[in-house]
Amino acid sequence: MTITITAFERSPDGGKGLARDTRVRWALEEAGLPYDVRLVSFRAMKEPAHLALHPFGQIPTYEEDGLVLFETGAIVFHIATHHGALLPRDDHARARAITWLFAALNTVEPPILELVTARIFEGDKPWAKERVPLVEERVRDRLNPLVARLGDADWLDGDFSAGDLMMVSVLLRLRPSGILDEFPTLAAYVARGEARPAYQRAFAAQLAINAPAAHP
Ligand SMILES: N[C@@H](CCC(=O)N[C@@H](CS)C(=O)NCC(=O)O)C(=O)O
Repeated sequence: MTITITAFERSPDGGKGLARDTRVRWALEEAGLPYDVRLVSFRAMKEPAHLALHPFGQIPTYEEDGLVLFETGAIVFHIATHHGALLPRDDHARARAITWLFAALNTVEPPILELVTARIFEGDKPWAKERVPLVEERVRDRLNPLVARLGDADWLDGDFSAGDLMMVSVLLRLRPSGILDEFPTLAAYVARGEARPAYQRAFAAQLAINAPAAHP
C-alpha cells in the first residue's frame, strides 16, 4: 500500500502549517502510516492531470491503491475508518467524534475562512474596516459555545479523535488574527493538539518544504 498526497510546491504561509495538507499529514502520522508527497505548483493545480484528481484544482489530494480522494474531511474520515485510527470503537462515541469532525468543517471553519478573506484578500478594500469587525464577531459567536462545551476537558469528547484533529486544525487558522488568544481555553486546546508528536512530525515535514530557507 502506497499513500500519496499532494501539497503546495510553495505554501503561501511560508511553512506555518496552515495549508490543508498539514491536517492530512497529521492524520497519517497519528495512524502511523507512511506516505509520499507530490508537490504541485499553482499552475499545475489547474491543469488536467491534477484536475483529474481534484475537480476544483486544489490541494490536498489523497491516492491509495487506486482510490483517489479530495476534501480533507473525507480524507481524514477515510484514514480514520479504513486504517482504524482516530475514532473510538464504541458506536455512540464514534458517531459523536464524527459529528465534531463535521462541526469543525461546517460550523466553525466557514466564519474563520470568511475572516481570512476579509483580512487578507480584501483587506485593502474601502469597506474592509467595517466588515472585519463584523466577521470577527461571527467567529466569536462560534468560539464561545465551543469554550462552553470543552469546559475543563482536554478534548471535545473523551479521547483525542479525528474530531479534535480537525477542530484544532481549523482553529489554528485563527492564530494570525489574534482572536485565538482572546479564548485561553481554546488556545490551550490548540496547544495540546500541537504538542502531540504526530502533529509535530506533520508540521516539521511541511516546514522542510516551505520554510523561506528552502526557497532562497
Ligand atoms: N474544502 C477543501 C478546501 C481545499 C483548499 O481550499 N485548499 C487550498 C489550500 S489549503 C488550495 O488548494 N487553494 C488554492 C486554490 O484554491 O486555488 C478541503 O478541505 O480540502
